[in-house]
Amino acid sequence: MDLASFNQASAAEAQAAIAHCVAIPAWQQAVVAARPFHDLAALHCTADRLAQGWQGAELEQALSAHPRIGEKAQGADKEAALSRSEQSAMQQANGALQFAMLAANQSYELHFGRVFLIRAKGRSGEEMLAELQRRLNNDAEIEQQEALLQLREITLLRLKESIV
Ligand code: 2AL
Repeated sequence: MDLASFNQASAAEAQAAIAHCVAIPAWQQAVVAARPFHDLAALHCTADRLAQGWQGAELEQALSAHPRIGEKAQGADKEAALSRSEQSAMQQANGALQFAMLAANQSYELHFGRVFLIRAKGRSGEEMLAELQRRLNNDAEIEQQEALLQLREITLLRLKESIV
């Protein structure tokens, strides 16, 4: 959808156009309520500012839409398609790397009680595995901040593809 259409759409249509960016309805509604946007930079700036307040509850809410790294998203919906394209580096990863990622994901989930989240676009499988192993050493509070930063990056990237 282009920015002019996003500005003019009904609230429901505008929310539907950005719903797959992140599964946090309060953020979707706040972005829609902040229309109209003068330009894309203003949209991105506001969208990111509205994501700055996210905490643990929002992280839990959002994770439902982010399959594990290396686990191919199922389904034909827009979110699954985005996730597959973001994680395309993992589809090409060799068996050893895929296995190491599976094992590291399990360690992470045992340790932190939620799925490991990282902005996958622009990162190789090796880079994501190294990040996972580094972040396993974080304490819980620092790790939550790192995961929230990754969530904001994924959300902004998806927004930039959704509203043009
Ligand atoms: C994902 C995903 O689906 N896309 C992305 O950038 N990261 N998942 C994840 N667990 O980090």
